[in-house]
Amino acid sequence: MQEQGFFYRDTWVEIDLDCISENVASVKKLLPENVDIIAVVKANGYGHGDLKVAESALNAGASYLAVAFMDEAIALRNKGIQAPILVLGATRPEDVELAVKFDITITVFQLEWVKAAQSYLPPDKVLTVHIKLDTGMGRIGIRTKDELTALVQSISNDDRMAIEGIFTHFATADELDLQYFEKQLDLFHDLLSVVKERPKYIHCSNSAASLRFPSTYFNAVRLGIAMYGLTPSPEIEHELPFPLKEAFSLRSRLVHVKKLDKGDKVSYGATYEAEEEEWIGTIPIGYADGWIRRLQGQEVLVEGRRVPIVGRICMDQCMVKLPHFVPVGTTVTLIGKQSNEFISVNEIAQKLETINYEVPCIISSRVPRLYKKGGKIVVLKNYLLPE
Ligand code: PMH
Repeated sequence: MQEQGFFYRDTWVEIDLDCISENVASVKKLLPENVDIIAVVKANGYGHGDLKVAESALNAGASYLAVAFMDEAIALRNKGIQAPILVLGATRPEDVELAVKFDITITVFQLEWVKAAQSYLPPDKVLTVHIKLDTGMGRIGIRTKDELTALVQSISNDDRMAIEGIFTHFATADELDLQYFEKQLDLFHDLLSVVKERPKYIHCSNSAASLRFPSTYFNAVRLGIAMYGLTPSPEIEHELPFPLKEAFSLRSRLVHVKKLDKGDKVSYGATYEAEEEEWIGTIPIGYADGWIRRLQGQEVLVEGRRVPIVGRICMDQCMVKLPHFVPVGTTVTLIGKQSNEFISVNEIAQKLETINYEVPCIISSRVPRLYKKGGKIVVLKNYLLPE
């Protein structure tokens, strides 16, 4: 049986909370004083862990949190988070009671939704909403002035709902070509012009816009990827106003080390063959952990040196080619720093032909998340690293 407070496998994610705090503090310094930071902690804090990221962001200057779904907001409330939380995605009309109960702000973008939700709203309570405008993302949101006017009217006529914010989302704020971004920003201004009473929060900036375009600040920004220390896109790396500190590391340990003879094979399909006498190590991470088969050939760090993954990646294990005998128990860094070497999240994203956002998100919940503060692993209720 798994005892609470321990995990029993030699693979873990390490999140450096000081990096999260520093990234948030750096953005805070960049923004005028009246601009709030909404820390985007959806998808378990982009795979970093929702609670610890939320706490670090709030301590470093964020004042609001955002998630994708009601479930994620309730999870944060149940873990003791009291800061305001905005659900960015669609919420079902029948769940507005829950939103009121847990004091969760929800996103509204359809007149029919308001009518449907009204039959579920409890009396003498107020549901706080932000209105989402679709200025070109084509995902969710109000697209015309007429629809917006009708929606504002309908919400304002019901004392059980209050409009606290209006927002939109950019599709191309991380690109060098600014034409589409500028079109979206213009449309946002144009749509806002029909809103007579400005709500408390007007927001449209994601990380890329927050780092690049002060004209998008209004009075709040929604900070996601940059908070985790990752660049919104490689194209704008050279434009960053300060260095971002990458918080995510992935580590494992050698659980088996053996000498193969020339011609011996490794893993499913027996596709890898030793060309000479070779030292092969096994690490307990595989595709069920999100370390997917496409990562065959990717390098990992052992004793501060790059060594390749050889043979096919299995569900729970994979093999690496070592330059010489290395003892069982030696730490293997799959993402992060080891001595003077570094494997970045971007390097893994490149190997997978995807974006850096996806990498920490796909490292599955089977891999425990540990937290570092002041260079030391924080001892948490949920996990301790067994010695
Ligand atoms: N606001 C909304 C509505 C979002 O969907 C996201 C990210 C953010 C803010 C934060 O963006 P940033 O991480 O670039 O700062 N959403 C997503 C998404 O849906 N797919 O990738 C990122």
